[in-house]
Amino acid sequence: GLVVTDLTVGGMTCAACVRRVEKKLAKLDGVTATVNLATGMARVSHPAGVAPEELVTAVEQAGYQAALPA
Ligand code: 9UX
Repeated sequence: GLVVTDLTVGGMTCAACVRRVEKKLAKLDGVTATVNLATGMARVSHPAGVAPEELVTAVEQAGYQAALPA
């Protein structure tokens, strides 16, 4: 089933950054994401089989910082 994970995303300074992060996450099977520039957060819907750490890695590969909130 699908689960929702929130990530903190750092390094975004414009709306194009937001789209880059959303598109990068959407390349993972079954993943959709909404990124909020103002809060620096991503809300990610993903299959339970996709580990949150994989989401963090994808965002980092897009050139931004990511972490699971404390
Ligand atoms: Mo605009 Mo966001 O150049 O990196 S895409 S700041």
